[in-house]
Amino acid sequence: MTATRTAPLPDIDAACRHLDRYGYCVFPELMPASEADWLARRFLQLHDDPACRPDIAGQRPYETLFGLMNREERVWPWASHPVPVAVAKHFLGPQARVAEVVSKPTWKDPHLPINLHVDSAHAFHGRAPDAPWLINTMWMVTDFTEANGATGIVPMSHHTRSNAAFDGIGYDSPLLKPVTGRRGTLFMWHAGMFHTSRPNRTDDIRVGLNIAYYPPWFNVYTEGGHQPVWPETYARMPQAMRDLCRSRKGRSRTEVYEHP
Ligand SMILES: O=C(O)CCC(=O)C(=O)O
Repeated sequence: MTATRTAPLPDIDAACRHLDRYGYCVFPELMPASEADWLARRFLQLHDDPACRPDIAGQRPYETLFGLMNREERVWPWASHPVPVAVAKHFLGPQARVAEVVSKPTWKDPHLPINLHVDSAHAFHGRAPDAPWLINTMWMVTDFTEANGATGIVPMSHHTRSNAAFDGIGYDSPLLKPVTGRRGTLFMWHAGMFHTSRPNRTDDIRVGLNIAYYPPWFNVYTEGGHQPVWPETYARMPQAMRDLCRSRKGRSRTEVYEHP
């Protein structure tokens, strides 16, 4: 019998301390490159598929395709991967849930406007809460480089507890840090940290797999594009994935959202 070698788990506590302080953490090359390549190709096929059009927000050079849990089951192992789930539960508690899984390609266009924002904070009155309300993730399924549109972040800006976008700086600001990595790298952030998509100046398409973890107390109705997990999708999911999106099961948004 041959012994199987498993990669050691990264230092989750150190990553959580980093995220708490700086607003983000990075796990280099956690996903095999071959899987990242497969997912990048598959997402680009879906972005070209007319059947997916109703679930696509934005337009090229920057699109978001919602509802990926229903459209491609190979995203499930990454949404329920022990590393992001451990980080999410550290900040959001044991009932943390996956509210949405989306793909985000960036095509070449040096003129993409800056969009420095915080996530899911617009419904808070005054300042955002002290407790994190969303831990967001980006699996880099292509390399993320400074030139091809790696996400830009303002480290430590989550401490401002802002609930609104910020237009005070441009792409050339030294405060804006591009988060770069080889494909397969996982980047996680506190939703209150200012961040933006950045322009792709290369001929290659940058592709990210973005998975959002929320605590049970947060009303995800505020996010207009999020899609439910269809009952037939849910029926095929492994238990670990079901546990993370139990409250999302339904055919339409109206079935699963907590209306205000
Ligand atoms: O695609 C990116 O680099 C930015 C993602 C982003 O802004 C978001 O998920 O809120």
